[in-house]
Amino acid sequence: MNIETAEVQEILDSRGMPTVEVTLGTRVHTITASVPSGKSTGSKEALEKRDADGRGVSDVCRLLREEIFPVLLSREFTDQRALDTFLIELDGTKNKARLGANGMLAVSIAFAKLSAKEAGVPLWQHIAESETFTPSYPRLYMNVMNGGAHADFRLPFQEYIVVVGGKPREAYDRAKEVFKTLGDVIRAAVGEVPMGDEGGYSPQFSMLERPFEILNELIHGEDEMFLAIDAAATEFSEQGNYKMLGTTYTRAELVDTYLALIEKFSLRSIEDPFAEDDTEGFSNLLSCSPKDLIVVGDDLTVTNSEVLKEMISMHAGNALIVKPNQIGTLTEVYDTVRLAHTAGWKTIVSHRSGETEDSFIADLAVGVGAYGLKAGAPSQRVRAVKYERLLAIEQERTS
Ligand code: 2PG
Ligand code: MG
Repeated sequence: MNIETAEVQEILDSRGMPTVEVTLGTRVHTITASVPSGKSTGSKEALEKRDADGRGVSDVCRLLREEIFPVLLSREFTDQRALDTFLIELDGTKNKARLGANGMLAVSIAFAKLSAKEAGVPLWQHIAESETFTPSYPRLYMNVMNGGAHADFRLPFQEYIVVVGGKPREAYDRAKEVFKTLGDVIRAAVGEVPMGDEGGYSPQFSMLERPFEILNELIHGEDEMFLAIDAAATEFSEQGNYKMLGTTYTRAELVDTYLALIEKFSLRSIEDPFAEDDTEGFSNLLSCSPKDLIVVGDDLTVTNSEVLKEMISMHAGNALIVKPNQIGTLTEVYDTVRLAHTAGWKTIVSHRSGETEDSFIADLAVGVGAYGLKAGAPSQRVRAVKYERLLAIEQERTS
């Protein structure tokens, strides 16, 4: 593939923070790719490079223009792995600290999109075929109530999620219906409430169980629907204990709290139930819980195959969140997904709390055959475009 044009520009994400958008072109096609940004980040994530003010990305843009683009325009890369290997070697650090995982990922995704265009196949199909994954539709993990660091801790857990299986169109309609009814229920109970970073409702309740009671009522008796949370527990851990709603929990007490919630409500999937360094909490929960509980690592695993390998050997979970910007290149994402699937772990492809209108993760989720796609609430365009891309993929696959 002959890349003839390469440009970068600064755009704003859904929180108004600058991020990078890369445009690549061949003689025939031009595509763009942009990257999101997290707030509750794992300490082992690849580095998101910012200027000295902690906000800007002008340094990242400069490095792209001076070091990466000239090579893209002059050298031909045979495939994604060749490009990503070049990026990793040019960066030369363990965590992408020199060039920045944000700039590198924008190029990596742009290259994948352009390759698909040149091959004349949909992006999800290009991913599946070039990496030999079996494509499938992910379950929708729609985050409908926001708490934790995404909503000033108005609720103790970061995300209260409705999971819906089935074909995308039907699943999306059902999830949107739950989200709409939830709004009516919350307004009737406590009036208008703020929205969190991912577009979900952020009421303030003093009882841990209240959000579960409300959501359970809404999905009660429905097929292929259950509840999930992202506790994002690193955010409320304090010296080996956990603090929620003014109460301190030991690790063992928090395990019991989760088990009680699972017992009482249709809660089947728990992400980051313990802090990222509390592997014992994760493995304790997994060993005590019913077989069908999905224990998901995010800060724990950071889409990094080396970290994941260790967590697999420690039985610290049975699923992981896949966020491309936690690692910085697509080849590394694919390697992590392959390792997970080989070990029998489920994968849930995910957005970040600061998002752009790039819908790449929908193609990624279908292409690798992920169990789930976590993309927030459709009240924000940056979230809705991911679900809408999934609907477009459904059309592509049936026509
Ligand atoms: C998470 C994410 C996305 P952030 O913790 O899973 O929902 O949040 O992007 O802030 O890390
Ligand atoms: Mg998370």
